[in-house]
Amino acid sequence: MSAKEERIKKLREKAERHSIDGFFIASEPNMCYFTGFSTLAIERLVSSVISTEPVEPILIIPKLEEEKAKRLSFFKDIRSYTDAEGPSRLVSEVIGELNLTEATLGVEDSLPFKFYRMIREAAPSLEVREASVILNRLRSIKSRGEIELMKRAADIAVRGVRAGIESIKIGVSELSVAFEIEKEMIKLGGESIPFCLVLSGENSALPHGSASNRKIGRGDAVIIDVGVTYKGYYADITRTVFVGEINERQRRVYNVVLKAQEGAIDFVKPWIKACQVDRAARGIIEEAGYGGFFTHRTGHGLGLEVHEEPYITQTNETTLKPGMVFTIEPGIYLHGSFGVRIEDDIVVTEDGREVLTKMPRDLLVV
Ligand SMILES: [Mn+2]
Repeated sequence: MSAKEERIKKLREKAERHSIDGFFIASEPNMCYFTGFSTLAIERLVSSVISTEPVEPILIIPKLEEEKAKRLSFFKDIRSYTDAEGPSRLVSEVIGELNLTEATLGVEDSLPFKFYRMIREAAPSLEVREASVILNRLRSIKSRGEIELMKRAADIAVRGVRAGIESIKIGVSELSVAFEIEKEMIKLGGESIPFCLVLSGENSALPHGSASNRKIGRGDAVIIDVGVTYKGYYADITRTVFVGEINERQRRVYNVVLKAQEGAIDFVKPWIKACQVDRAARGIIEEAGYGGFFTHRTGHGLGLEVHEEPYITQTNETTLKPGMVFTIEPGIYLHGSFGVRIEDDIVVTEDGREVLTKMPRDLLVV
């Protein structure tokens, strides 16, 4: 059985346990994972309908995507609609053919309302149920092949950050450092770069600020946070460096974040809960008196999406299992002054964890 057939088989098994008779999948990451095909859909419907019965699942796509879908999808039954007619006739035809008109259909929480309405109109007695949890849980356990791709992505991200750090000089702008990072990552086969943050001085105190024309100065903290994909899979890494000199407060804050991050990484192993990993990091930051300045969760799952299950929060009771991949990225942000964040990507192994983003975290003054 191929990896792809395995995914559909597991999906059907899960569906049975949740009394779901079929799925209507329309999000890009789930299309990619379960059908092998995904595309830039924008407002057009790109979807698949998968019955839990052992019948061939069906792809519903715009006409212009037909050739690409034939090449990429491992679904054999591909139906296309033209822009002139729209997808509603096909949606109703497919739901009927797969015997789902009176069934319970699982959909994603991200399903656009217009497509939800289309399904309702196609089969008014159909029960539509939100089933993202089922799809997300399946995706959260990565296969060996997926982890290999994520290692490649991680390596590209590490080398990008390294190129960025090498380009930091007093008087250079944040954007030009970001450009060096992106250039390096694209050269190495990075495909999509959804964000490349270079935040210096006061900007580093904004967890999700954006790179600007601000010139980097002596004594600045510089946070570099990049996301990049390889064959659809994400890496996400953050390093914080200091420019020219470092003061005592910066050194102290850096060391607290480092201790929190490494403490949480060492804590990761199968069968502990996501919230315990958050606690491991947060506890160290609170103890040092900076609890109020760590304003976000400790991390997030990573895969075909840059934020996915499992989220490493104070309240997530999800049990960690081998094959789960997530970030550990505590930070401390002192508004008006500076911030520090250190982030790595971690995979849970049979007996512990492996760090995918292999890059030193020692305090660095450039
Ligand atoms: Mn992140």
